[in-house]
Amino acid sequence: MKHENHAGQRIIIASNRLPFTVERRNGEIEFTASVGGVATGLKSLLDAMPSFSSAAPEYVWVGWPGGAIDEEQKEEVRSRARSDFRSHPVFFSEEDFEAFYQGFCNKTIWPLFHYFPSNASYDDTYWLQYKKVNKVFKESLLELLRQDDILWIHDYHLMLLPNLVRKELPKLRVGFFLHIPFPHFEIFRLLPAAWRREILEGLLGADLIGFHTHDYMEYFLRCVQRLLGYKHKIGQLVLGHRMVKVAAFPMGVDFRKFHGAAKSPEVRKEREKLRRSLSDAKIVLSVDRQDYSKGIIHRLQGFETMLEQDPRWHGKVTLLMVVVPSRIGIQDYEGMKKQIEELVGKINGRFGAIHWTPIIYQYRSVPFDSLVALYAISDVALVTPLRDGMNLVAKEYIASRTDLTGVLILSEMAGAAKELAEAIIINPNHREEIADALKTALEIPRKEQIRRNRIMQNRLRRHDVARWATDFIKELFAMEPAHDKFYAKRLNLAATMGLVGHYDQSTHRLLLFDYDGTLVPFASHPQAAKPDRELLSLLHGLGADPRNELVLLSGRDKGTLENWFGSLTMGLVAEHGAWLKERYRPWTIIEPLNADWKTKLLPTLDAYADRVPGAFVEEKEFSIVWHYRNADPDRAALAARELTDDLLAFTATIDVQVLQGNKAVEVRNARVHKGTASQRWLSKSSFDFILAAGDDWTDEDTFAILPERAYSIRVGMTPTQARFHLRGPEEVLRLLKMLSKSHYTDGFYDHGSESPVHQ
Ligand code: GDG
Repeated sequence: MKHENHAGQRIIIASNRLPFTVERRNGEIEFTASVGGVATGLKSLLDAMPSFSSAAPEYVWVGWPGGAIDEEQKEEVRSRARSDFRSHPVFFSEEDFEAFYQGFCNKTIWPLFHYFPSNASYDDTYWLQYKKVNKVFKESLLELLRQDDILWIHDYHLMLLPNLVRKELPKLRVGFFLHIPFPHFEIFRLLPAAWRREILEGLLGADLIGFHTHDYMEYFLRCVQRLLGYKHKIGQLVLGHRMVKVAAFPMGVDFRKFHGAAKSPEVRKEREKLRRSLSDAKIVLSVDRQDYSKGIIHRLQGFETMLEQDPRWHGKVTLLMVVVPSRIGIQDYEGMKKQIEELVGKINGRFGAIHWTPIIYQYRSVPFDSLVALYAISDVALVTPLRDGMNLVAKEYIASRTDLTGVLILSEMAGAAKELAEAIIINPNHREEIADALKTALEIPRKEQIRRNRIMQNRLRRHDVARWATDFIKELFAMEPAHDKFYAKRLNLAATMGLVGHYDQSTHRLLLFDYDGTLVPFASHPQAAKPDRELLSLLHGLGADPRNELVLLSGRDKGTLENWFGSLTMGLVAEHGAWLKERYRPWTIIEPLNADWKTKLLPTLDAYADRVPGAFVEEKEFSIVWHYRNADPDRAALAARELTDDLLAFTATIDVQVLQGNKAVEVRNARVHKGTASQRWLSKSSFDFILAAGDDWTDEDTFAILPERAYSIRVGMTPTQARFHLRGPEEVLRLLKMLSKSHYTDGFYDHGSESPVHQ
């Protein structure tokens, strides 16, 4: 791979917040470290950078430094951010940032992506602000970016940024990682049409898009297919001239840091202090930012149910609940804080005794050593978010258990549950399940605790945060060669001269042409794309040459092909290869085919045609096509995706294929394709010149079976297996004219253009 040496390479990290916050105290500027999953994770990564490769890449972190900063203080912040934190601040007025962060980020995306649609608001001013802030980020990045940098953008605040940057720096390598869940299509589609489209397009500006789990990745890919129509192949999407890779990169924690800290004298001191104040009760720990997605209320209810059901534990177990203030100011959060406090009071009042407080609640952030001490003294960690992209607390708890004891209860709604299967996995919505899990956890034998934690620790040690970041960056580097080899070359002047020269000298030629989109442009109705006299005479000339074997390979029905080309000296292939006609011979079927499935599927296609004005169904002997060229493009494109989806479900168990053609959805027999048909001709003789041209992906089957020396041409600028590209049917016709003349003149070329066939 090409990434082994990053000397001189810069990684630019863009995230909403910098790893520190700037505040003004008594006129002085103070920098304090930020708390939170993204900040914590990225900070560990950057600390680990020197061991990341032999020549560690440079990095710069771009983001908002927090707080309102006066104009005259900006330069000072800029310079300290650069020297002390390798950061580049993006400044906003506090109002702008509030409207962005508390608006679209936290009132639209956060609730929706965490499956709280009823908390989401769809406010145009929020959306406009989100666009504006993403643009400001773009501008700031452009001040800094060089073509050979790698840009790694983080999280839901900056989903439009990849595409904004891509438009300015098309060759820059851009990665994007989403730290929160990506929701199912049914949730994502709740966003207004223009927004959801722009968000997907925004993300697709990246070369590599990473998620914590395979589920999120699949949900994203499905949204891309349903809303934009791009299909993927094992997570790879082809978008015009680019390729985008979508993959899962589960984020780890800085294992060594937590494991090491748990043994440190500072943490030992903290532990002793805590132990003294907590009597002999077993400790159940709960740590989160204050957020409705974390399921704090449900957790308290679960604990309450456990105390209700099992009085044996009264006086013998304490829930230590740390809630870290965050995103204060939003109504939901204020209400939630009150609710938590009331519930804690209620449970303590109901079950507490002079010598025992069931819940010790703390509403503030704790220093790192105290956090690790909490992990280290707790017998059980109760991590029950209702939704969580990953959840690092669960992993940090396991990493801090140096004697391998302790039990983790983990919500199946957290991304971390995919990796920590040895934990007690529960559904956080059900208080009985939480209560049962607590009872089990408190009684798991020590030996079993050690067995489970050993497995989890080994996994977490290997897949730590540095590995997460390294895997992502390596993947981003590795994409480059794929990019290069992906695109066929334009059939330029030199290549055309070579092709025509070779044609002139050869005596046994095979010429394979697709029809629609290759020899003629698409027309509003299939029957309107009739060949004109010029094309017919060209084909006649080429077919009549005894050195040529000319074949037209089409998806059309055999009646139409016969009608239009039956009198010419050429081979014909109808319905993508179901029917063949060698020259001077009658039509034959390629192999016995079954078309019973048509009667089952026709009603579905008809129903979609009824729903979309302008769409219609074409029935052929062994295939059916739903055409939508004349329909309203947005409406029809959406219907085409839904139809494809429905058909895919219907046809899973039968031997037919559903194809997205050019403004058409086609269902046909799976074993029949142009490749099989082309093979018939190819094996007839040994040709000394082979030319094949086609415009859509059904022609890729032909290109795939051709020998390397063949001239394969994909019409339209799409990635292809073909060796060459031409722009459209006009260019193919020019090439045909050159061949049929069998000699060429300088006058034929347009020297201003790269291609000789483009006048
Ligand atoms: C987002 C996603 C995803 C917490 N309290 C204190 C403190 N913390 C640290 C923890 C942990 C981090 O904050 C919290 O991380 P989480 O993963 O649990 O949650 P989010 O903040 O919601 O993070 C989440 C994450 O991004 C990474 O992709 O896992 O799903 O929502 O590291 O240790 N640290 C200190 N004192 C505290 O009181 N020092």
